[in-house]
Amino acid sequence: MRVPGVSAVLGALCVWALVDAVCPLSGGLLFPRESSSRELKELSGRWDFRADMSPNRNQGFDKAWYQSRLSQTGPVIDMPVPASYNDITQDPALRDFIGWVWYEREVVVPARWIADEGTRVVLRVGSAHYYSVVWVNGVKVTEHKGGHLPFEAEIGSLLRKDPTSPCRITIAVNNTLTLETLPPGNIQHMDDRTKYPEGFFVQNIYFDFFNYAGLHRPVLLYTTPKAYVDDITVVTDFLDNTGLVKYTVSVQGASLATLKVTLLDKDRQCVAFSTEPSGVLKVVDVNLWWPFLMHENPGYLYTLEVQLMAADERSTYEDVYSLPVGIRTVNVTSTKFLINNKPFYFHGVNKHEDSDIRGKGLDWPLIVKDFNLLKWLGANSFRTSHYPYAEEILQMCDRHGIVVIDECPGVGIKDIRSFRNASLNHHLVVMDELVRRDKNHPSVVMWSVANEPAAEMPPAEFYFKTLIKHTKALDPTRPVTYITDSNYARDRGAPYVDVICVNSYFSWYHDPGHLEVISIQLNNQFENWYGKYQKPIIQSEYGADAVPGLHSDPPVMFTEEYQKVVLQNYHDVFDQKRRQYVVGELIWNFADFMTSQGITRVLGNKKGVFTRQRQPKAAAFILRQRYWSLANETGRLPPWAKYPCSL
Ligand code: BDP
Repeated sequence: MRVPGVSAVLGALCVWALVDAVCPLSGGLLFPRESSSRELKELSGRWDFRADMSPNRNQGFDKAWYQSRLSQTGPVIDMPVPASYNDITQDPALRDFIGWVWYEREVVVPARWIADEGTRVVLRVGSAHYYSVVWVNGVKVTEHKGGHLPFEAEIGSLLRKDPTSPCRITIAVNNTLTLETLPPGNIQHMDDRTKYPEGFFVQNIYFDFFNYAGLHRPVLLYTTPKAYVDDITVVTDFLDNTGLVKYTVSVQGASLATLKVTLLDKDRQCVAFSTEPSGVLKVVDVNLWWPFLMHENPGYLYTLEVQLMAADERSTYEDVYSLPVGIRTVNVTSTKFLINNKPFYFHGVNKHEDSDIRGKGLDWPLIVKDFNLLKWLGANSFRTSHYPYAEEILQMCDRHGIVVIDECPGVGIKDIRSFRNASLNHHLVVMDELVRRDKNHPSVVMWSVANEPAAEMPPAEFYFKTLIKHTKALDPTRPVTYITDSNYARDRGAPYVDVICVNSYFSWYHDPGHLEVISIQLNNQFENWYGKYQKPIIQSEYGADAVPGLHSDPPVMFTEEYQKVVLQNYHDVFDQKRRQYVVGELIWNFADFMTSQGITRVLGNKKGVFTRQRQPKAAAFILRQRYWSLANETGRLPPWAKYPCSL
């Protein structure tokens, strides 16, 4: 028997392939917010759960587990949402599970939501890794391909068909990765019975983080009126002291609607107003959105309040949606990355959504702790390596002025078969979904379409040309890049990116133990890339593993001292090149994180400057000193944040 129901997965894939082909994204996917016209019900907490351990992982579909309570078709366990399911129990089979898992929760829906035919009830899943199928009371309401991005379905009409029955939500999630998923993976069956038991298979992945799975972000219900604000797109600019907010509002559910579009400042004073569905709002004496440590008042947000009034023969509808708006510009020259026409130098980190027990599950204490640590470090930016992070995290970036390179899950595109049309088409859809979700965040200043693809392979040229062109068409206002580890002479996508982002691990993966090579090799790396492309460069990854508590002088690999000295050697070169064309440095990694098991990983990747529990290693203090002095040199520190004298 073949596990994990590859045929089942493929069956599902055909459906999705069809959906991809015939349904380009229609409509918006605004972050669910409460307002005078919208209510929200979070479904976080305990859900019923069962992993389909049947040999082909298809029993849930064969036996239609969605048709009745999950507890009626077999044993269930408690599962928290949001969280990855992998580290919740003591069962290694669940930790390493590949295939379908089933979540179920019965929800009490306020009676007025059902009674009022003029109310839309929307079920939203913040992210589920990787394929999902969703049923309400046994009726399939949606399916979605890809983790890390939200999806939703209107379920009010379904609930109204039988107002007496409860609202039972069933979500089946499959984490199988194939050559056409993002990230790609490959299932390998081991048929040699002298070595492997019957049915043995592995999920090969080409990326360096644990393939956590489950309902990673909040699941919730929210309402809108029947006529509603479906999407808002905002693009900002400024001229001298006047801010310009170009906006477009799209409305669903009404052929005729009246709009009031109001821009409010922090004190909720109206600074601009319109009644048009699109236009340009002018803000005199504008407060621009500035990055953290570049201005005494970073992260200034206005609020765009959109009020819609519509009517049909039955009723009148009013909808209100408020969108935070930061007014800023982003531009790239051959040597500089400009925010509000001022040179911006990225001194930041790469992160992961990763922590003990919850895996990739959204966790507010962790989010707030991480932002405190970013500020402690003096970091002004991060890259969402290697997939889109929760919207809640981007909202924090908007508020605090932390600049973001927003990366899609295009990590590990290494097999030539993953450059085929099926993969490219899916990648284009993922970029559609990502830009649709994140386009209005002032903190997002660049899109990254991939991490370390096999960019030297011949099909990479067409693939990246198409992908980057597509992304620029979706959003002409932001630069686009991908992260390379290729040689400058063999990288086929580099001609199409706006900023060169290079990862390198000199004295680690290359010439391990030889700290003395860093300076020569890094210098050549920069000169070669710049010489060939004349584009600004970001060192998008560099670092070394350090097992906390391991010490050695002279430094030896895996000690805290070695990590420290690697960083210092890199920094010396950055200091020469940042005066020319290097526009940023992002350490790999902010914190230690879990990976799959392997002979180079000791309970995960240890390149964090913080441990997985967010305690600093020696390197964190080196970085802190550097980032604050860079901020002193290049930024405009708020009085409260002057270079901490304790450093
Ligand atoms: C880089 C990858 C990153 C890895 C890192 C490492 O982009 O995902 O975790 O190497 O090996 O090449 O530590």
